[in-house]
Amino acid sequence: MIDPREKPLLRALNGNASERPPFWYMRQAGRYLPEYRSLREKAPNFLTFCYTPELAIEATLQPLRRFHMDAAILFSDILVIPDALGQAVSFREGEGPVLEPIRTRGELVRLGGRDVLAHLEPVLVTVRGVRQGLPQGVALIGFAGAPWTVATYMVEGRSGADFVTVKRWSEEDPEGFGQLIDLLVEATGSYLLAQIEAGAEAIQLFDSWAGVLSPQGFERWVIEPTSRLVSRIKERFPDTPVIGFPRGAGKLYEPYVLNTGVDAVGLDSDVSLDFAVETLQSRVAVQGNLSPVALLEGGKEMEDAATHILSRLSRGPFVFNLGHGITPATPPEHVARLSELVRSWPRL
Ligand code: 1CP
Repeated sequence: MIDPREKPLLRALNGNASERPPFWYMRQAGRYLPEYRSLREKAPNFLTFCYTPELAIEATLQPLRRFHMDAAILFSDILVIPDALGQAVSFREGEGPVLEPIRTRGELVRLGGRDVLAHLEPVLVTVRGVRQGLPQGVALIGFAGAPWTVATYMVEGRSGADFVTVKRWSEEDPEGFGQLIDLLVEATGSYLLAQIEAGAEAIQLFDSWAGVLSPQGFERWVIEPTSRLVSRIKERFPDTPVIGFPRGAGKLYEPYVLNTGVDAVGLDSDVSLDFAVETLQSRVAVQGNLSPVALLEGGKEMEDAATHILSRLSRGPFVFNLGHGITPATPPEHVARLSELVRSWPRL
């Protein structure tokens, strides 16, 4: 047995450069894989799939068998937290998530008073099961949505919304909206600590909609709650690295890295490599940032883009990844080619 801290992913997240950077992909499990699509048919709906450990364990491990990444990411969803808090959540085929929206301070009474961890126990069973089935050297990443991003779904009630409703609530009644954020910090913190106890070795916080906020909103609804979550994790598990992914944050990536306490930052595809090297990687490990569109299209352009990222970022602590999740139409052969390129870096 190698020392678990010697796993390539954990070494990188702890600030070490390596000649061959570790890699994994956001949404590495999911609909672009035929074996996922056939497994998915065994559950009547997506949430039931997430809460069936046998299926979720298998979905977590499927991409590793094909592509041999350095990390597995727990198969679940960021919206299990609103579900556990008692909000009605469903996933409709082709439409994405639909939630019964919460839009005022008064409606917060519909949430809470429940045992979040009891509800999420099947996910924790999945974490334990995956950890047992992992190939040597592969690390298990647990995750949750960051409070702001989860709140956007809870308030808007669906994906693809324009964020007008959630922005209006957060601006017109920051105290009331702050109560929703506090509830999310509390529930998410307990959930992440439980994932680590169950075997997660690193945590990623997905703040997919961080980019829609003003600098003031970003400070209050992204940086502040994230730093509280990171402190809570570090108090109990100082050695478990936390990756923050404030997608779309632009220049605000810098205060995010300075003020949240994350060990690593996920870069979306708009982050320039100069900014990543000079401003971010000098302070934390970086992860990213190949465009999912380049992966979808494949070929020489994908290889050139990946090679460029590898050559710029692999001198410091770096985890190769995409700038956002793999899209459902991506041919698995492109993922295979990319993985081969990263695994044989710097020889190819
Ligand atoms: O039936 C299906 O197969 C539904 C498709 C699907 C899958 C495979 C959804 C619905 N969620 C997931 C799994 C998932 N979601 C994982 C684990 C798998 C892996 O990464 O390999 C993770 C980490 C997530 C995280 C997630 N869910 C995010 C953050 C990352 C991101 O993509 O920005 C978000 C925003 C969600 C919400 C969500 N879940 C599913 C949908 C269609 C959506 C809405 C996305 C949107 O609003 O654009």
